[in-house]
Amino acid sequence: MDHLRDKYIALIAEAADENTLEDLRVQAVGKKGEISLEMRALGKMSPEERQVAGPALNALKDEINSALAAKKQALSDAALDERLRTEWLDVTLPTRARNVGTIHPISQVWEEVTAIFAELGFAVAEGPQIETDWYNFDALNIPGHHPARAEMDTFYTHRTADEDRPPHVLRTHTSPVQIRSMEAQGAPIRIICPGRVYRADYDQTHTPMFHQIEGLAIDKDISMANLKWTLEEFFSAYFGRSVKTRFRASHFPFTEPSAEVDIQCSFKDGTVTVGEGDDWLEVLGSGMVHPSVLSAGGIDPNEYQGFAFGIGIDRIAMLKYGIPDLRAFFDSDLRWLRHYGFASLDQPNLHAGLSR
Ligand code: 2NL
Repeated sequence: MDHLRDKYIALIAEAADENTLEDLRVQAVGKKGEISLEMRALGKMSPEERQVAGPALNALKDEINSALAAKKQALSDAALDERLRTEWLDVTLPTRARNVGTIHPISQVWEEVTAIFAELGFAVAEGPQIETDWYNFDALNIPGHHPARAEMDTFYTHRTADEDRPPHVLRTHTSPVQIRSMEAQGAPIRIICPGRVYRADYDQTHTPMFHQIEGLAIDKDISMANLKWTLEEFFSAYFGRSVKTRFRASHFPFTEPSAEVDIQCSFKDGTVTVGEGDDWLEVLGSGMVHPSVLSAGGIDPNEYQGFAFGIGIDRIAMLKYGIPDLRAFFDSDLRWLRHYGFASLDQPNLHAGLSR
């Protein structure tokens, strides 16, 4: 028994892993293990011998089981210590730099303008960028022979010689969305239509794709006075200070009367500041919706009237944020985007900087 004890206690102490330990357990105290065989031999002993050998064998078995359990615990503690030593993290290290994108100034201004008009009770309407010539021109009182069609530098879709359907156009303004909204909703109606528009024009101040917001308010007694108040309210909220407007008689096929609208500004040392000074800057076109346009939208011009206007988003973005070159808007230059872009959490709303 002493021999067995010494042998197994030594082997258990040397065991390097749990598998070895398990083999030792089977060898010593398993069903056919050495100690179990010894215990089976108890039957052949005299009662006196058995009284001594029985408890001693049991004690040995307990001792070996305890040694196995203790060693098993020690191995698992050692394994845990090793993991803790090798798998640690320094949670105080700074995080890896991430490439965070920015919100394009046009998107920002689009949201700002939408937030201001939402506050004034205008819903947002959107529509297709590829239009029929009816929605883009005829419905807006611009017939086929009208010079405005040629002036608009329209992009037409391709048609082969044997196709007799008229070509579609890339919308030259967002007015078609307003025609579609009038058709769908009828009067009264109060909407703005922000979106991309297209004209075949490219120079210092024109890009073939640009952004526009048109507005439309139709009801039984809407006048130019409502238009002027709405626009002054809008520009004051947008530029964050009181802004005067000046209406100049103009002409558009879709409005009568029509007015071009200037905002008050100063030109000092080559910089434009809106809302002060004695100079004027033209920023939008507007007027009372032409009766033919109301009819085209399915609204009775004898019962309803209203105003409409169109603003260039890109233009008023340059003015507010001091961006000198229009074409840089669409260059996708990362340095430009980081400089002029907005943080994604910088959401424009009337409670975060925009005011009325
Ligand atoms: C400009 C001129 C304007 C409109 C757009 C409009 C839309 C409908 C009916 C009548 Cl459905 N008018 N839109 C009216 C006047 C001017 O835009 O030069 N914008 C930068």
